[in-house]
Amino acid sequence: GEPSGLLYPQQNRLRNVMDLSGLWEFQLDPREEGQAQGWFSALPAPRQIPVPCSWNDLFDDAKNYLDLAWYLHRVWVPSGWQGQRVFLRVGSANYAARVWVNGTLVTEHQGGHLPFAAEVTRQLAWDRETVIAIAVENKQLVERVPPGPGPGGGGVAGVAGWYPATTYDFFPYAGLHRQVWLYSVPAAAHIDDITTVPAIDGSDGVVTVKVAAAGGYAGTGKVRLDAIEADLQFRSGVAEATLRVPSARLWSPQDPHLYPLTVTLTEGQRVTDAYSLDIGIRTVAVRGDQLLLNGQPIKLTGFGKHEDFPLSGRALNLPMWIRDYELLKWVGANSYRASHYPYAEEAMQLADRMGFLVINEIPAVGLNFENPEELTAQHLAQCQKQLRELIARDKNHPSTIMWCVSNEPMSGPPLGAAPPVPAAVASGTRFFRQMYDEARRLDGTRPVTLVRVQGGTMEWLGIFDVACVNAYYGWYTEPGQLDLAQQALARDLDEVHRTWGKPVIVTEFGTDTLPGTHNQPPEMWTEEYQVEFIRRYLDVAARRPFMVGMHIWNFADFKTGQGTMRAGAMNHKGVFTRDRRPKMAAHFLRERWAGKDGRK
Ligand code: BDP
Repeated sequence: GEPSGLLYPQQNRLRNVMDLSGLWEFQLDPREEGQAQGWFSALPAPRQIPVPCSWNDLFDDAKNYLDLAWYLHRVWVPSGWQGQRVFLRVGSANYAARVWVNGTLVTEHQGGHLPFAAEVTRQLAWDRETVIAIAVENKQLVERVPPGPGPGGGGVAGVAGWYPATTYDFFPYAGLHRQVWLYSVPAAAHIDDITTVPAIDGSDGVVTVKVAAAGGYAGTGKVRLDAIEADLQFRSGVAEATLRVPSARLWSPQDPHLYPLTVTLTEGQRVTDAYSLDIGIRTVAVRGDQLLLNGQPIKLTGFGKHEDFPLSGRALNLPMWIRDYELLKWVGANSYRASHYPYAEEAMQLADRMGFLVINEIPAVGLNFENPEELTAQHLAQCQKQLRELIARDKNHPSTIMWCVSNEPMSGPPLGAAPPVPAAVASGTRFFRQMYDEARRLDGTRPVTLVRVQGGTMEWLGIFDVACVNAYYGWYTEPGQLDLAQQALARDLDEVHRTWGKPVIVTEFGTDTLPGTHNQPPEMWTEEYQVEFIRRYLDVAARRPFMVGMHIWNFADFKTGQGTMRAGAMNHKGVFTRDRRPKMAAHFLRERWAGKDGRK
């Protein structure tokens, strides 16, 4: 069924939230003996760990450890919550988690980066502490998404054979990466889900609000948007209303205006549950080879990113997010791609508020279609589940303008090294048709895309609304030869456009750049080369009206596994260093994108 309970936890008069962030007990379980020995009640030899945080940068013996580990926390549930339904919500457990409350297994979840919740009303204690235990592992298994390496795994990094072995080019950080919460909702009936769909009619905004209330609720409610109110009449737990906002202030990067929306359940005059969120009134559409925001063509300037920072790893890091958004503004970016997995909910809330456009991506990186059908079917089930969870979580964010269902799926070797394998192409085509249909079924309002590896399958781009391509001409191919690179890029983009007539985005292009390394004339790995490479790419795009976006790889240097291609176990394609200092390219982009030449 559809996931439920993914509304961001909210404290108000009728609901309660308890954020369990802080120090937890932690223990590795390499022999996987913990469950049989009852570690869910007490850990035999725990050490302390912060939640949220990846475990890898904290403990030397856990650096490359991806097997099972236990987290345990004791908490008093406030007695004032008695009589309410209480849920435990895990923001992101990377990758697979099992959760116990007072010795009872209450839920399991696979796939990091997305929240899951379970009701724990019957398991928690009111007269003593409640023990919460979460066992997490991040094994790189071939049947998972992203798939592990080995037969059936793909990906550029898989081919390069790094340690720890992954099919993707970022460090496989593990652990509880976002907050763990307890929250309570009214017992009689509560708002379980809200879906808002904005439209524009002349100068008016028209917002359709669909509300799901738990337990087949058949009562009444209200929805208020700014000063406009409508009644809700629930049938089998569902109600819908349409609100018209005269002369609406449309959401855009220039004016990211948010309207407050509140949904209530009512019994006569009495409010029995309430939930509020801020929404933006804006539309996204594809017309011909243009991408439209509020009916006007828009061009994306920005980056592919990562959630990556020293010590905290892949975990929620609010200082990083605030600084990154400051730097995105500083450099003149209006957008980014959440490569290669969904980012923190707070990052999406900030993007709404600050007016960033986000290509929102599921963790489907490293897929390879030279696979037995069974394995592909397992991957499809995983990808569809991740898509359902992502859309359930992020559907109300105006900042999310597009869903991306995969990064660099492969049907043979990358970079055009060999022709695609026909059976793999056909298998991928069936797979991506189903992914596209599922995305449109869940959300008919946003374009859907897929990111092609350089030299990868052209056919798959035809399935989607926008064609996204990654390009490393001048780096992995045509090394050091930017004239040739520029020609190859132009040929590639023109061919994609000629074949499909769709808007095209280069979702990745970049060069590894060691900060402080210089040469004239520009040479690979120098700051000059990064600037020159980016300049050439932007020039090629500027002459092509169908190019609707240029996202540099990457916003900042980020941690990878160890291997011959990654100096210091980092990908150095950042325009900023890992600690967010600008390389020369950052100044160049600020001049080009923000029109600031540094002298002003
Ligand atoms: C692409 C991947 C990205 C890598 C990048 C690179 O999509 O994750 O980090 O290339 O090699 O293949 O830098």
